[in-house]
Amino acid sequence: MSTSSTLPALQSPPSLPEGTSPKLHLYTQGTPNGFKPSIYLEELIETYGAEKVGYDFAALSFQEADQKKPEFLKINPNGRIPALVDDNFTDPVTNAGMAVFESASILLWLAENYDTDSKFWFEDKLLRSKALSWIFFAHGGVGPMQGESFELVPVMYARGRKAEWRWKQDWKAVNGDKGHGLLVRLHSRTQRDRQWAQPAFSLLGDPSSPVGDERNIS
Ligand SMILES: N[C@@H](CCC(=O)N[C@@H](CS)C(=O)NCC(=O)O)C(=O)O
Repeated sequence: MSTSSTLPALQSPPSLPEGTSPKLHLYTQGTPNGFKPSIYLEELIETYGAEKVGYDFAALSFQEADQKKPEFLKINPNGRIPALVDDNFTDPVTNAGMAVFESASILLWLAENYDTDSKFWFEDKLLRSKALSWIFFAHGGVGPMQGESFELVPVMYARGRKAEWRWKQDWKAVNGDKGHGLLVRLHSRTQRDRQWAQPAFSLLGDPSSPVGDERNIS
């Protein structure tokens, strides 16, 4: 049985010295969300050196739907780039390298674990909260609106679909059509493994309780 990856091979960026085996593996593409961790990784390399923060990357192909392949869904169950696997840590769920997804979450992971002198981060909790406000704003306010306005809505219109179709599709992916969405899966994980899931459970609220009105979604 072949164990070779169906995802594109990991490549070295120019910042990685030859012969180095990086522990950080970025799954990405040249999009605004994809650029975020790449830029931060390069800044960290400039500051701390490639021995500490060296990474390689796989450029996933949307045309090949790499981001929806089962192998990638193990890294990001939401099937989108960017995602990071950090072999310096063991993932408490999969026992493989630590998998981190969502661009802002990757930035925070890198800040917490690799910006050891807080060059890009704040020890002071008031300043940290200020930074977090802007990171959450960029993540929840800028990225999605930019994507919808410039990319998705024009594409939907060109295909003769109402823009709201796209929102409904996304909601189905998250909440589930017949109970298979990510929120429902998160809930069953919390049942299986309360130890890791409990904090996420408290932050997100109880995913088993209704968080939206599915009746209008067709
Ligand atoms: N909130 C996510 C958004 C991720 C996202 O939408 N990624 C896009 C590219 S920028 C993607 O993978 N699109 C392919 C798809 O949706 O299948 C993040 O910030 O990481």
